[in-house]
Amino acid sequence: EDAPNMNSVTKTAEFNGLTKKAILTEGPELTKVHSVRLDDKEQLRKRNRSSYTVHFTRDTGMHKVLTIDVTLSPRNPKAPGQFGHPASVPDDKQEEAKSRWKEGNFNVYLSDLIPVDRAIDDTRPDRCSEQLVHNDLPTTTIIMCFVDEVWSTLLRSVHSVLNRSPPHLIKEIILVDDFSTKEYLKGSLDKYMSQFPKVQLLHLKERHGLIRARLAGAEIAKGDVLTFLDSHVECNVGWLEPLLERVRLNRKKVACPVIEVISDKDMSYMTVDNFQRGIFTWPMNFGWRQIPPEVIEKDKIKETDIIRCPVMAGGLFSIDKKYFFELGTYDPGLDVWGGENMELSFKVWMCGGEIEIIPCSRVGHIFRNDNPYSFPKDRIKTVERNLARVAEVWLDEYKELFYGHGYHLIQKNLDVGDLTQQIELRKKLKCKNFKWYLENIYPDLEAPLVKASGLIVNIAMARCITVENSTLAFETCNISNKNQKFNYTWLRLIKHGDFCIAPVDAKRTLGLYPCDNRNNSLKWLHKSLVAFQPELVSRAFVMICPPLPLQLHLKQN
Ligand code: LR7
Ligand code: MN
Repeated sequence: EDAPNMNSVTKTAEFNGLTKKAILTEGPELTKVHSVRLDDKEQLRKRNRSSYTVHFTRDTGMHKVLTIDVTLSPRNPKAPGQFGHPASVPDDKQEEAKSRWKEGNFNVYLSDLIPVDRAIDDTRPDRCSEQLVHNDLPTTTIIMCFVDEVWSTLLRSVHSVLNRSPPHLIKEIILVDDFSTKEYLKGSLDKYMSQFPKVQLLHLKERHGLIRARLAGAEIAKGDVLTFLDSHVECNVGWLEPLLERVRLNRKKVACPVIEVISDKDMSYMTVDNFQRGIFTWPMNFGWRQIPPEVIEKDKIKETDIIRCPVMAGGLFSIDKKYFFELGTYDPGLDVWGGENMELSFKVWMCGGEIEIIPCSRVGHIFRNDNPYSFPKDRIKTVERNLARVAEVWLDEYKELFYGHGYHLIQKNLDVGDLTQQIELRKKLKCKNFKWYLENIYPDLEAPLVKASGLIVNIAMARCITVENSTLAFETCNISNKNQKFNYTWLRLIKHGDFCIAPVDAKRTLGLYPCDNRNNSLKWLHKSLVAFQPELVSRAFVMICPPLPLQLHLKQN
């Protein structure tokens, strides 16, 4: 009723009186409720109009990623480093640049030289700018923690968020100062940031380490989603919406941007190869692994396709706030730096979530060779202890591979601290086991539970060690004799069931003992590979248990 010109827009339209709502009933894409501007009937009569036109926009509830970027036409296009180009140190400043390097373990001199709001190239794959995201994306709190970060780099990180994110999606930006020692990060930083109402500074009263510093930020965050960033980054055009879109789709998705490279030497912004997954190798070292070209071809993977990752790099990701707390956040027993990315990755996958890299979201990061800040305790020990905590809680029987590859770890008798709460949490969340994770999420990781298994041959006698009534004897080798089968484990035990081979006396006669991963007297050293009787043993291990009259050979699977 009362919509004479409706036919020009669509064939039928029902109006709910003049309540400014129209229901279009034509075609699948036109079934949504639209709000339209209609003048009041009285008004129309007064203005002596008998007809009017209604303009409809089809509302799919989505829009193209907003490419707001005020830096695209920079104030000073000629400034050094502008558009992400490399900057160079003038000849007469070389010494100064060199001496300032250690302030951040990158070219601090150049960072100070280039604009804090420089433009960078839009490095997104084609078609990203065409992608649609929902109008009702959740809001996010940006959490950036830092300790003694370089002034210009920290500012550039914050400006890149402010300049390249839709303002309505940013609830606040929380800068967590992890007890920095530099004066400028106190008064001057507060003053500078006070011009941005959304930026909030939290000065911690003691050093928390990045893990607990992030948690301090998360505690006070008001956004629906937490977005963590390092403090030396540059968010690229359209970086935020694609991350939030994934979380909106499924609150158990943890979304990571593609991490691009800001050169530590010339501060240029460089893109990276597509199709990289976040992975780890033993003993839990993070790395990137390219999806093989034949897989890309076979599965027709596009540059814009989401990449599921066994683990995340750690520094840059969005996670639903409630979900993060349901997962028990990070293990707060992790100190300073390292391992928290493994912990969260295992926890997310094993407890029902997913970790993804979103190719249409790109953020640059300054990769540095060394941490520019001090560790309260020994750096290596801190990281090792963190990783051991993660291994103890999440790796089940596979923790033997972790310790086996970082063999010194088990010998150090690391004190990993109390793990009761973490183990309880895993039970409470009814998480899947690590075997499931390996089989389903990271099947390309080599993770055989035993390092080698087979017969133990005495070459001189051409006989094999055989278990007979819980003692050992030499018998003719027989590959199908179960009593001749032994496993050589990552922790260097030679196992037969629950029993392990070890010398029994000074004459080094061999006997069987109950296995115990921590008992060093049960351990055998794998010295070298020997090719030996191929029909019986395809590859053989020579093991020496301090000088033993026997050479032991184990066939590998
Ligand atoms: O005690 C500390 N307190 C802090 O607030 C130590 C660090 N920090 C801050 C620091 O200022 C920085 O902003 O925490 C942030 C991360 O520290 P970095 O930049 O020294 O770490 P990184 O970039 O070398 O290391 C990666 O692995 C870390 C493991 O704990 C964290 O997860 C980092 O966030 C992570 N960085 C990235 O994922 C970026 C890409 C690197 C890769 C691959
Ligand atoms: Mn970093």
